[in-house]
Amino acid sequence: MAGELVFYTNPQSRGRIVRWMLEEIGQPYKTEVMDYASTMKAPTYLAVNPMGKVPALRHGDSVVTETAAICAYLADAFPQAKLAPPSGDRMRAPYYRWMFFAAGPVEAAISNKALNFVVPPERERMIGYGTLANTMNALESAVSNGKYLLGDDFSAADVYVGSAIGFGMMFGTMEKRPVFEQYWQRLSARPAYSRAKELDDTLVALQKAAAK
Ligand SMILES: N[C@@H](CCC(=O)N[C@@H](CS)C(=O)NCC(=O)O)C(=O)O
Repeated sequence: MAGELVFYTNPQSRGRIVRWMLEEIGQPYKTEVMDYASTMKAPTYLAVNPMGKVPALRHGDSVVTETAAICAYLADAFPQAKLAPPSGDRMRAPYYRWMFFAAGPVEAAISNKALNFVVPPERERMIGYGTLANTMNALESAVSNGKYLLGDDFSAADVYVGSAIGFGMMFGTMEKRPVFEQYWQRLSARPAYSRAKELDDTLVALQKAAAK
């Protein structure tokens, strides 16, 4: 179908972030659940994402991968949902800034921390995130400016950055700063987040039952 949205995911993956975004957008979409060991590495899926990773999204003939890019794409493709400042608007500055900050420096800093990889101090200048402490402090400043990253307006940047914070705290990879907890409380109270969580939790339960 020309404008069909197909969401490739696994309920135990970053696909949860895209599911939340899709629920915020409110358009119908088809879910393709990919299995880590089999379908995710099969030629048909590698044609969608050569990385063999989820999530991915197909919108008609167009494919977008990378969780942050998918969130940004959906916000632009469905402007009626008002999840991104209009193109050219000054609020695009913090919108892009914090979305890219989470996809780059935050993701790298948190992954390295989880693997106990410590950047030698003399190499901090060449590492995009510098230090974990500076990265977390910058993130804290971003979510301390108002209700959401853009002030009063919730956006796709909150879906992506908020997920990094919320899921990070849940998995113990992100420290529980009070500001992070308050921000996540606001975000996780959204009906679209609850719907997405319920849909993915149900899929996890089905996977567990099938594995018995
Ligand atoms: N940079 C990608 C990361 C995607 C990713 O690593 N997905 C994991 C699940 S959270 C995956 O599919 N892993 C399967 C594998 O690498 O075999 C994004 O932001 O979407």
